Amino acid sequence: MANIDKHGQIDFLRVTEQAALSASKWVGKGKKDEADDAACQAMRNALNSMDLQATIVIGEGERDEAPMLYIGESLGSGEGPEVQIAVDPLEGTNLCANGAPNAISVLAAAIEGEGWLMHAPDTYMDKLVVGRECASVIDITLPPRVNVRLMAQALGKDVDEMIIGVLDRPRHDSLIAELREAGCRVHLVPDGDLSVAIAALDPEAGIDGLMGIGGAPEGVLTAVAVMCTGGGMQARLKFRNNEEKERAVHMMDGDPERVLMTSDLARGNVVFSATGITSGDLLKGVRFKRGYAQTESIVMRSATGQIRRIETVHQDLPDA
Ligand code: VTB
Repeated sequence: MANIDKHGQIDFLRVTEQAALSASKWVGKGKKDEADDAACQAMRNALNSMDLQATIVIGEGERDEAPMLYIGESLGSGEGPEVQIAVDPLEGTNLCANGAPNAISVLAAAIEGEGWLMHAPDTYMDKLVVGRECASVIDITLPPRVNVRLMAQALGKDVDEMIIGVLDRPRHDSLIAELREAGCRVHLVPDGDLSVAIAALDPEAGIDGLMGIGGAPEGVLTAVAVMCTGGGMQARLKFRNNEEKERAVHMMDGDPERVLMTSDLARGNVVFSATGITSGDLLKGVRFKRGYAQTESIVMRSATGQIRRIETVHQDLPDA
């Protein structure tokens, strides 16, 4: 186990770096599926080269609909520690295809018996994510205008100095109007609420929180970063139909519509790694130079609360 604890996070860094490098060849080419495949293949190869008995708990979907990194897939050499892995090899497929900001590659891992990741159903999730200073004041059951006021108080600023990230979707029209009405500034993003949520955990990033409905699986990845940074997160699953709700009832204990706290989404000894594909709120993207490429990543570990930003020079580039 020790190797996952201390050095394993660096191996997981290699996994998101390889996925980002492979996806970056597809930036701006208008081909989101090709970009996603490249990221998945690279991530899968990198995980298979590690001494792990890894099981994907959050991935590209069910076995029959995803050729690789499907839920339940076993990866790694079969030697070494058992780990649960949650992946989003290319978060923001459209962003990558359009060369737009905030495409990233992400992985979270929990050591079997020491950590745990929720096996989230592939549905929507209403999320409220904030940094450490606001962690104890938020309550997702209160109106957004109240949360933003409580957050501003905790941060010692005025509401009109706050910036809240929100996915630009018609379902968020009233949320956006309410935040603006309260005086808050809204950072609208076309896709990629995971990048924005993690940026909200970083006091340097200039984003005070994330609100609104995005993917539930990405919510679990977000929760791992929240745990590692000491931030705050509250969430609620949102179902598009009864079938989705029924599925969730079978996958989780208790009321599937209850408020989920960070510890309902991830617990214990967990690690997180994300690498930028296109530059955005959280990370710089992959930059190609003469004969080499440079990546920026963020790597975190709950056991120590260490957060590392790592710039890597890659002189041995993967084949396109
Ligand atoms: C996307 C994506 C997000 O959720 O919006 C998706 O950009 C779900 O929303 O980053 P839509 O179905 O409206 O596109 C995320 O993938 C993750 O939360």
